[in-house]
Amino acid sequence: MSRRFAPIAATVLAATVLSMPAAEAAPSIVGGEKGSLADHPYAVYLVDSHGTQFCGGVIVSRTAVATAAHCTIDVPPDETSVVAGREDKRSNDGVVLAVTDVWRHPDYRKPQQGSDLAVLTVRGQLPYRPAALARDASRYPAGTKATVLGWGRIADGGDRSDYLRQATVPLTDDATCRTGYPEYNPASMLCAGYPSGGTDACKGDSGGPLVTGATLVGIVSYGDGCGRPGKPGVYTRVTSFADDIAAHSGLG
Ligand code: 4AZ
Repeated sequence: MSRRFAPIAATVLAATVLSMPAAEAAPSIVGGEKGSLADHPYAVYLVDSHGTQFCGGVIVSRTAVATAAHCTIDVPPDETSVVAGREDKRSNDGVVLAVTDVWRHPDYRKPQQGSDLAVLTVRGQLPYRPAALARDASRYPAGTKATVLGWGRIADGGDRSDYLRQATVPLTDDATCRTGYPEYNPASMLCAGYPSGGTDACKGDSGGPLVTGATLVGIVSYGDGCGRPGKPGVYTRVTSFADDIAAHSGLG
């Protein structure tokens, strides 16, 4: 039976391959590529009591994960777990640790008002290398290439990814960010993305890391859609909150 269909399958496969642009990376995060925990071991995701992924996060110490404050609102902390060391949601790799404590930034109201930051304390230890915290803002000028990671939607309004994805996006200057978002506050927020869009974080990536090297510069916060021209991704600016993150991560 299956032999009868083989020529059809081969034809479909050939047609599919021929219709793909050269060097096409499957759409990701949005417009990125498959991510690697070997390169970014601090990238984690958050699951609810059903095991459903709903946000990203980033390991900042052996016992703490930074995420977006808005990721701590809908799912109560006692129903939230951190999944670390697992690139593929369908695998059993890595560890799943319960959240025992949440520090949410006291100024947080909604993402568009900034301070979209929380630190989760986990039960037990995270056996993966934490990200370093960016502290010196002068080291991250506009145009710096950064990497955003997550298991969120692979297209505006599309499905979430089963596999870790990553994308390279340049940090945006304040004027560009304000053009896209009149509420932009550079004291608390950071934008990243290309003027023409196409590459971005998306729904479900919230709380996840934006890094340069292994240094955390941003936490995925919000945006107007995903990958739209003139609408870069908005991130929590880590240089503004490094002391807060450290203080609530057992880093002193
Ligand atoms: C969200 O809804 C979301 N394009 C996160 C990031 C971005 C948009 C939406 C950035 O969680």
